[in-house]
Amino acid sequence: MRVFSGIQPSGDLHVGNYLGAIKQWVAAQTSDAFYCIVDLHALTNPVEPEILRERTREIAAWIVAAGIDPDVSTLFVQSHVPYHAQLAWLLECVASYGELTRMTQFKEKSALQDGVRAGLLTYPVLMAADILLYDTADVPVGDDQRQHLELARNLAERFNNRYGETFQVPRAVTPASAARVMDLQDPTRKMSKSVASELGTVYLDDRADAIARKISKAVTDTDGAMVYDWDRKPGLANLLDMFAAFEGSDPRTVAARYQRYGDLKRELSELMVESLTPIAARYRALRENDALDDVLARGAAKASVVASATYARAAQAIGLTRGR
Ligand code: AQP
Repeated sequence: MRVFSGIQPSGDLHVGNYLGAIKQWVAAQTSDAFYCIVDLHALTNPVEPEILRERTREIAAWIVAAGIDPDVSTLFVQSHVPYHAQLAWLLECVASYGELTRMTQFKEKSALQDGVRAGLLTYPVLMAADILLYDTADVPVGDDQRQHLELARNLAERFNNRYGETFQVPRAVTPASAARVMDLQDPTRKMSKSVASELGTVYLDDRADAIARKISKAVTDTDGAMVYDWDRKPGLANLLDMFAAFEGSDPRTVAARYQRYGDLKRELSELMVESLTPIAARYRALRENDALDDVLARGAAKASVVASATYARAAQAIGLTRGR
């Protein structure tokens, strides 16, 4: 079963990225899995060139540290495989302006920016190209990506109907718990790498004392009832979801074990520290040597074999001539 997923080098990784995406990637790891650091997507927001390069390497190290074995799965950087941008153009000529302006993330992000980049409008099409290039069946992602996945499915079906069977139609796979980890200080907003919320975000690189402080200050409610209820008690539900995801259980089972918020928070911090500390240690070791550049070069070469074949199929179907 072909699996593809990506992550933007747009900031420091947090537990939302880990539970929503990377932990699932590790579980779905086979020789048929393609994992991508989508650096072209990060250009939709202002970023210094050196910072983008540095973050790309950091994210690669985190992914390997979390358990992706690049000798098993294919790990690569999006811009190293030019077919992503090429296929995106073909798909932009299949997507409509109206459907892109209706994307929730575009509406939310463009409302907060001056001089909105055209790439912010079109990047869901680039994401569709990322996925469709690999004949992907399953895309393990957090819940925030559902709408973009729906667009990828629609574009694949539209292209197939218009130009003949070309693309596999993919589906999103989200985790049972913690598919959308919320900001600890504002549980109505998702935890995000590009929005600064120091106390509301647990970074994978946080030390034990920082994790304990952030969890102990997490916003909950005042009635003290240990009930898993996203509508009435989103702060508590967020903590229970994270607990269940780290532990591999169910949020209601976790709720049944505790009477007091303080005890839940203390044990959740311990569980997080226990899970994240070995990953952070491996990350630091990986950052000390340069082996990852070779790993990424091998990944791009493997990815290009699949991507070039799919691109050639799409180019042929849409009516482009083949250069000699
Ligand atoms: N809060 C989250 N909970 C669960 N999953 C999440 N993901 C992201 N945030 C959460 C999943 O992580 C993968 C990578 O997504 P991304 O690179 O878009 O991450 P981000 O943290 O959302 O990054 P940004 O730059 O800050 O993006 P925006 O501006 O969209 O918030 C995806 O599988 C995503 O679902």
